[in-house]
Amino acid sequence: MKVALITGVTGQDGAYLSELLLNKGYIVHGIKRRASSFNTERVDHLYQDPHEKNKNFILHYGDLTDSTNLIRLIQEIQPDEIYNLAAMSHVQVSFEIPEYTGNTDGLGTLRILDAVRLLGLEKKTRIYQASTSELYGKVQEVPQSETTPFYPRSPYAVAKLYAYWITVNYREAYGMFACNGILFNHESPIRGETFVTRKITRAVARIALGLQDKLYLGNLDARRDWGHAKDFVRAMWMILQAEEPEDWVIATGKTTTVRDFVQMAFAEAGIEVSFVGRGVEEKSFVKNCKNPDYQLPVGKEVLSIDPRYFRPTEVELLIGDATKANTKLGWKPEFDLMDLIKEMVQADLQRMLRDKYLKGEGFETLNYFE
Ligand code: NDP
Ligand code: GDR
Repeated sequence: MKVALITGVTGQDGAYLSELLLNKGYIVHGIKRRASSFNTERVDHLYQDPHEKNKNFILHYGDLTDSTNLIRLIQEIQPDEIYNLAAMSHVQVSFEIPEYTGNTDGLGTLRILDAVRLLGLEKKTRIYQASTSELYGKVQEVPQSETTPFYPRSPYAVAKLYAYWITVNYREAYGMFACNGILFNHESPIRGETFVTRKITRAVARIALGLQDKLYLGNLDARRDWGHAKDFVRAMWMILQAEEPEDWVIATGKTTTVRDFVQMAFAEAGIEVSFVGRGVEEKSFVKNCKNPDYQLPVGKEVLSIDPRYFRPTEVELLIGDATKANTKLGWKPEFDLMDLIKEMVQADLQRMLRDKYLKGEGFETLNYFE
């Protein structure tokens, strides 16, 4: 049985990857952070009673800023594969906490690599580093591939640039099987609520059900290459099964504006919207609502721009060229953007129906709009 260690196991990708590896017969160890409230919601369905013997999904407390913790865990676990997914992963928040982001996302990667080396596991343990299309930042060339120059545009991306190169360096210096997956945006119904896709699908559901008046967003012109997280965690695993350690772009090859994502998400709920105005004055209104259960009059304003969501430096256009992964790994996405939006909107409608019921019964429900 192969043994894997996943950092960031409680995040979107950590949860999907855990499921994938357990289905493949791995023993999966995950590192979770201590928090003052529960933070394991995404993996609770995989949880096993800690008093049982022969568990194959095991969680440990840890943190990427704590070297001694990482060394001890890697020594105890002796993993065949490490997936380093832990990160402060919100680009806009990284402008608020740049030092912490550098420490976790940049130096955290070094701590993992160096722990493996220190413990003499260079030849046993394969390492996947969660690199990102944010490395491309300011547009140098499109579509972006493994040979496109990097130009990071946020403290997050600069930290991930360090992580990218330290991974390459440890591979070359110590012969480690350490790889970067340069993954473009990937989403799902369990995407964090403050990333734009989930913020939109959640708001669509809440507006439809009368739980929220409207949605506030920032830059609607930004374009992203959005895929499904399930396809992308499969690529992570394939990268570590390759014959040689290399760096790989994983993307769908299609790009869409935030504005079009909004339109498609409302359409999935049967609500047609139109956009009026430009820049910070832009707004969106209901043009037609096909679902009689949603009391949304034609002309209702459902979206405004809030400049708070503009970033000091923005990444305007991402579109990936995954030809290398398509041909050498045989990786291809199974979901397209419409499948993804459908799944996300329907899941949020289900969740919000529950919230509506609870509210009707006098209970408080989560009500934030970031
Ligand atoms: P999430 O934000 O959903 O998950 C991040 C995980 O990292 C969480 O488990 C979080 O714990 C954990 N974490 C944060 N800080 C620390 C720390 N100091 N020590 C230990 N754990 C920590 O991210 P995703 O699942 O979306 O992404 C996974 C990785 O892939 C990240 O590194 C991200 O930067 C990268 N990436 C993501 C892409 C995407 O589109 N999703 C695209 C390209 C790269 P907690 O739950 O307690 O907050
Ligand atoms: P991104 O994802 O920055 O690409 O990083 P995010 O969903 O946060 O932003 C995508 C684009 O949407 C624009 N935008 C808004 N974004 C947010 N979050 N909230 C808003 O209200 C809003 N309005 C417009 C943004 O300006 C941006 O252009 C994600 C993360 O998962 C990273 O960890 C990962 O590395 C990259 O994807 C690839």
